[in-house]
Amino acid sequence: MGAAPVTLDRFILEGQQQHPGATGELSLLLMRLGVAGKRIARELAVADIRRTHGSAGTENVQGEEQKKLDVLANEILIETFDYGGLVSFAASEELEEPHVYRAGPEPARYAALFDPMDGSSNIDVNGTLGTIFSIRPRREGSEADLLRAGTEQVAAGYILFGPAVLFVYSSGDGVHVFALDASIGEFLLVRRRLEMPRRGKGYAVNEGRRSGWSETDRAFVEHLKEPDPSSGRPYSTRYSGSMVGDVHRILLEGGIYLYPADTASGKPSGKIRVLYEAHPLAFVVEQAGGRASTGRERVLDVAPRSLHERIPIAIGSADEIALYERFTAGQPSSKSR
Ligand code: AFP
Repeated sequence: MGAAPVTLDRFILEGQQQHPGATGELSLLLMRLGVAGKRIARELAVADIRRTHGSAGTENVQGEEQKKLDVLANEILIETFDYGGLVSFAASEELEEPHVYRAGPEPARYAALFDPMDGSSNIDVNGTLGTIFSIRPRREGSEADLLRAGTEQVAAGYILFGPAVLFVYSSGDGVHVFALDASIGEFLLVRRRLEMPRRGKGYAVNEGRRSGWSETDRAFVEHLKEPDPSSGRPYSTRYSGSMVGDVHRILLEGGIYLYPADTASGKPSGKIRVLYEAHPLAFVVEQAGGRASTGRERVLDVAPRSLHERIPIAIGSADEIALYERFTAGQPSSKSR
């Protein structure tokens, strides 16, 4: 018989034993996220049958249409922490204000943030989707606890709903990947301490929005497309409409995902939300050896002024992000490689 598969719960509990001072709360919280992932995966699998596709007829705080599954995934995640006193409050793309949980005898030590259904335009076409999560320490118990740099995160990750359901997370000790074996209802370890390639051959960006980009962003993407076999160009475009799907590909194959400032669509800071998209994905990518940058600043160093603030982002392999930063700094002599 081969080695026993390592379940997510076992992996987390064994990791906890290496930190003798650990209370076990973060471990429980991560395990609860695994359960939430299975419940959301189940809802997605039967959405066509139960007719839970389509619009909920409502908008989120940013004026974006909410799909029924956006709302459902958000409810599942909120409910996931409704007992056990693990989380004092949770913030989400789908909620204007943080959700505050009933206080237990002791205040919970953590706050959770999530984008329940990343890439919701893919819901109705059975495309790749994700749930992104970020765990931070609770401080005063107010929204101000969240308006801080991404370096404060104690754990972050995502659940990818594709041909397989993957649970990918880091608690600051590398990035670990688990695949759901639905026949036994368990996430099983498939990659421990994932290290991403230092450079890649693909880029992910919505080029339909090019007219609203800066000259620098246009020039950078043009550069990636120029044939120059000696520097590995042209790059190939791979854009799915779900940042989780695109970043996951880049974690495995290398490359760069960009969502730049877009003045033509009224998005001067781009579309990606700092707290529940940029910070958690930057945390994961850095833990795998990659980088995330606004072009001028490390994404994890950015402290937003409001809960739903957006940020321009370039995230991916270290070499491509360095190249992007050289473009942003206007250093033409060192642009090509
Ligand atoms: P939603 O979760 O609101 O669908 O947004 C997804 C997303 O933030 C990111 O996952 C995609 O890469 C990006 O937006 C797609 O936006 P465009 O449609 O403007 O390319």
